[in-house]
Amino acid sequence: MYTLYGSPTSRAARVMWMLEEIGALYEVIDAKPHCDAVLALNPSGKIPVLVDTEEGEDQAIFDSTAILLYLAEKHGQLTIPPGAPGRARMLSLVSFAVDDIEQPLWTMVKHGFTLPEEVRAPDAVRPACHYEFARAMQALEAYLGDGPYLMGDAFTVPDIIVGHLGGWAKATRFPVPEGRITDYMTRVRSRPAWRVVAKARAAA
Ligand SMILES: N[C@@H](CCC(=O)N[C@@H](CS)C(=O)NCC(=O)O)C(=O)O
Repeated sequence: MYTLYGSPTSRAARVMWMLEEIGALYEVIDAKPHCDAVLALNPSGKIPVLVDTEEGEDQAIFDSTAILLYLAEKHGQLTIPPGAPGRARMLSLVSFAVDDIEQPLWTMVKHGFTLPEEVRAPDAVRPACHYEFARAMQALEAYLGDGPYLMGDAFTVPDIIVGHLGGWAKATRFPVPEGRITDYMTRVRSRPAWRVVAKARAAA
């Protein structure tokens, strides 16, 4: 049994997506960052945090990427196992998703409304964020090749991260190139597991 702390409208959505894909039992506690329950599990106050109570004693895991990789390995799904061909490429794609795609989007979001007002500088950071995101889209197109997923026929952890970020790009109006990438976003975001999460997000 898993307990997920974090709103479905936050990065907790990635973890919900994963839990739905693997068919795990879980409950979501719609906890806000820095609330007492989150601080008790993760001193940074950030969400999501996943508590795994299936291992004899509670184990709290923080950071959405770490949680996704933990679940993938524990359940032997949506991953390429250590030592198998393609494992290194999958890990490279996870880093690419977070460093190259998430970072410019998140920087823009932070300067839009999450940083303290006195340190926000949205107009100053916007050109660099758009430049970096456009470069990341070029690379994404190359990594995708003929797809259908980043690891070819296998839907894996980096597809969850990139698919989730497709929603961020749309919400923040960062242009996503038409064709291979928009088709990919539609493909991954049409999966039944994401549809369950999208419904929970709409209700949150
Ligand atoms: N790298 C972390 C980032 C976590 C993060 O920044 N979460 C946001 C909500 S989606 C948050 O808790 N923000 C509060 C803060 O920055 O203090 C992850 O992927 O989980």
